[in-house]
Amino acid sequence: MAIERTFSILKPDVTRRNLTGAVNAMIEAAGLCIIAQRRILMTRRQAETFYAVHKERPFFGELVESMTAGPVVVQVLEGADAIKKYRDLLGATDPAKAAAGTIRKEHALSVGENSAHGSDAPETAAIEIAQFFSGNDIIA
Ligand code: FUP
Repeated sequence: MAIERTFSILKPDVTRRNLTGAVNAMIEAAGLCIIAQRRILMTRRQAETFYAVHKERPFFGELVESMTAGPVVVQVLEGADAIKKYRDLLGATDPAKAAAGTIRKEHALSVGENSAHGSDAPETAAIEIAQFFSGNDIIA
């Protein structure tokens, strides 16, 4: 399996409840390495750019509001098959449908406060990583 990098965001519902370490422990236990990490307050413009693919969706305004409501932790994760591995660890977008042992089953509150984001493909991973990190920030 190829070694890949994926982009992760621990969302405001995680930082607000002091769960950054608990989620990071799940990430590391799954065999993913956190090779870059920064706690930031996302600006409205950053959130709108990040979720531009959802611009026309009815939940776009709420999504931008929730991503800018408090600190987030942006991360680059690396490991074998990292993109799929992290999506599997996240679980379904709706935590009510997420499998046992996933981050969203264990910690998420709702679809709108679903604890974490993970890239869905190599192309989006590269774009998302580049929005928040430069090469010198990533120490593999
Ligand atoms: P995911 O890939 O699992 O993060 O889910 P999506 O890319 O489909 O959705 C991105 C974010 O939009 C979700 F994390 C939460 C938000 N969302 C809603 O608020 N309502 C919806 O019906 C779908 C998504």
